[in-house]
Amino acid sequence: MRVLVTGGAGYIGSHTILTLLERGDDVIVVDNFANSSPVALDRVAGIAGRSPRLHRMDVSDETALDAVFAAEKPEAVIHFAGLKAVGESVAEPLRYYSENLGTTFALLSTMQRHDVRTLVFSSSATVYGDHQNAPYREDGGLLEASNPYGQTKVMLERVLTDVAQADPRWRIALLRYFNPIGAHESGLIGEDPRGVPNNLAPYVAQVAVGRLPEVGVFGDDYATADGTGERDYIHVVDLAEGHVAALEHLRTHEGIRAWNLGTGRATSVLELIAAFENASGRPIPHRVLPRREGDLAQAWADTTRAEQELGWRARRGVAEMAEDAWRWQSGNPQGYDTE
Ligand code: GDU
Repeated sequence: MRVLVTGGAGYIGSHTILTLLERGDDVIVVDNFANSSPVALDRVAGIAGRSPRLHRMDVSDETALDAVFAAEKPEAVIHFAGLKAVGESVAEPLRYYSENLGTTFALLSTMQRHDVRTLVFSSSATVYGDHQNAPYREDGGLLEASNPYGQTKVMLERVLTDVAQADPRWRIALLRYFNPIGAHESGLIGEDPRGVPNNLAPYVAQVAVGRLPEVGVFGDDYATADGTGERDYIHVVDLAEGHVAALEHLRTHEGIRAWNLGTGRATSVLELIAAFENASGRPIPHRVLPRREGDLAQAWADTTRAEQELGWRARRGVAEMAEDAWRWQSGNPQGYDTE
């Protein structure tokens, strides 16, 4: 299949294009490297033995996008590009709404003009907000996220639903990611956040490698087994394979549908730190801090729908996620900047 991937150089994007290249797909990447590195694409090409074709540009540049569609004639699109930092979205809501909605509008209009109506969209478990209890099911009713970043995903799910409703030729997968961590087993590609990481796994990995002094544990008085927050961490390669399963499903199904991509298992902050201690063979200093505003005690997926309809399930456990993340972090202490 000829697949155009926006944000293909990013963390989830790079692992997904690798999976596509390895199964023989023709991959076209559109990326402006706002939060990623071109080195990731070189590494992917090295592993796969073939390269994606790159168009370095903003997805919101509809004229340029039009030219790319005319030249490349993609059959399907996977749309990863977008801003994704929760705290930043609270501080700069306008930027988040304008960027995440604007790029997607430009993409959808261009797809429509070129008769490309197969789309896999990066959504997030954040669409479940804080008024539902884990495990989250896709049919749980009204979606309402608790921050502007999450709201852009809720709104875009709405937009895509209306677009599919208006023209039954669309085939759209809304993939609601839980907490992707880990890295490709080669240790050559992985998560490389700019600045101090917001998320737990890259933070722990950077403490383990000595880039940061200690992990702050955001609260140990939640109503969970050990008092720390519980999340559904999913290996990024399992997540990448979930995208392929969705693309395959869309070959034979019109319309729009949402699927959770998680493992269905919850891991606490302290358990995740312990997994990285095992993987790295190093003690990881950590200290309990107050709760982070807006955090949930628990979030994990009901994975029944993806298992039944996509024939996909996450296969890799937390130990493997920590081992693979550690191979990446220890081999690339400064991320892609080391080159
Ligand atoms: N945590 C810490 N210390 C840290 C960072 C996180 O203790 O330095 C804890 C959090 O309190 C939480 C868990 O670790 O219990 C996971 O936190 P992350 O920030 O890694 O992940 P979240 O589940 O909070 O965030 C995820 C996505 C976001 C957004 C969000 C919606 O990463 O993009 O979708 O869910 O709630």
